[in-house]
Amino acid sequence: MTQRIDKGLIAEQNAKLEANLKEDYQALGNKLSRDGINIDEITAKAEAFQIAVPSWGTGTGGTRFARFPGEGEPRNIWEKLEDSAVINDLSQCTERVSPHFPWDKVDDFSELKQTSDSLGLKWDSINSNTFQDQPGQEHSFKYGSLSNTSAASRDLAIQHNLDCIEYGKALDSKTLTVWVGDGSNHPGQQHFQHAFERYLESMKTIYAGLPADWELHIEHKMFEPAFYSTIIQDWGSNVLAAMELGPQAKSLVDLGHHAPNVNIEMIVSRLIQFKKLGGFHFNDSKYGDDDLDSGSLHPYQQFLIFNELVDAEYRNQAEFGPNYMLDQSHNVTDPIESLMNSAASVQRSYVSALIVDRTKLTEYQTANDALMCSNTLKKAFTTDVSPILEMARLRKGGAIDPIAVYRQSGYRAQAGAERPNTGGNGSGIV
Ligand code: PSV
Ligand code: MN
Repeated sequence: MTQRIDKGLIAEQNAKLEANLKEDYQALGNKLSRDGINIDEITAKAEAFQIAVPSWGTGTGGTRFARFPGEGEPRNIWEKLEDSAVINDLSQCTERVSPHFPWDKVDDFSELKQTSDSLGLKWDSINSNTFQDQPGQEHSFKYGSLSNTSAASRDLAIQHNLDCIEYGKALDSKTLTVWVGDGSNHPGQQHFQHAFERYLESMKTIYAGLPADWELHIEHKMFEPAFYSTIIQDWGSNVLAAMELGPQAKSLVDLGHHAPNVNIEMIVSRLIQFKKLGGFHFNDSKYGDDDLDSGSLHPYQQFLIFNELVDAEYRNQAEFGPNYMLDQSHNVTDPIESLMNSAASVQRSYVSALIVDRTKLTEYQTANDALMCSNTLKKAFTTDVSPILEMARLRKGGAIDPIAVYRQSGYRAQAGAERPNTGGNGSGIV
């Protein structure tokens, strides 16, 4: 097993930065206290923040055109877990891993559970995969899975999702996430209503197989692999399906799965209001489902989403507790570095949203003072909360500067030596 990051190295690197951090933390604490905010209360919330890592994100991604395998990329779920443990050791906010089946091949789930326990990791939502055929598959998903016109293909897709629930039980997960690529590429190819009816019938069978304390998360996406219509195209179809299925079914918002310029934070608010917000796949995008690193392009949008989430948290909104997860593709960076960076970026949006002056915001909203509403949000967004994030990591035994310690550790070079390149990571092109 590839050696993980030495605790001594983390301590040694932290020691070099700690005095400056304490000064910066004190200065930020003074600034926040002038607005009646106790910095330690915010830091405690930052310490409690968790965002899951997608197992497939630890491998190098690619595009329809090519994939350039990275050095020492994980070849199986065991190695993906090792990399996930490194991310969590340094970041201290990613203790959950979200697996994808059958990309993650597992013969013995109890052995996998023991391994994750020993690494201090837990399992997040189980992702099913009916968007491609597996070798030797009898009934194809070429023309869809849960909505296929062929009952045999639909049954296969249903059974796979029921199997995923069993895998999840063995791993102590509580959620199944279903994203299907079903749709059409030509106008007229598909009868919209009949296809959606078939999808709902299939989903009802899966829903019936859910344990009482589980949730079923439905993920929508505007296009790809179907380029004319997709069965769960948008949050409207998504929430309609979730409402049809029942209270355990909720909608999952992947940031990249909307048309450009769509107001995602408003969608989030609507889902919160109707108790239908299941979770998130965080990433960033410029053109479509680009799967860029979270917060790398639109940090203000990410902050505005957290503004809604924190608002719900402070209002003690009923049945509110979405799963946070990253879902991004790393083509040119070290996936471990990107995932650490992105986890911290999402955590930063959460912390920034925590320091919004909500009393003032409500006053300005009531007075229709649009400019001051905007300025109130901007004030929180432009406050550099780095010392809070760094202190949260330090207090939990993580690294003040995760990327620097990771680079110092030589982990990637060692993984390269121990994991001869097989040309694939078992996850297709993501
Ligand atoms: C689809 O584009 C998606 O966002 C779904 O979450 C899949 O499970 C994942 O990407 C696969 O890469
Ligand atoms: Mn996704």
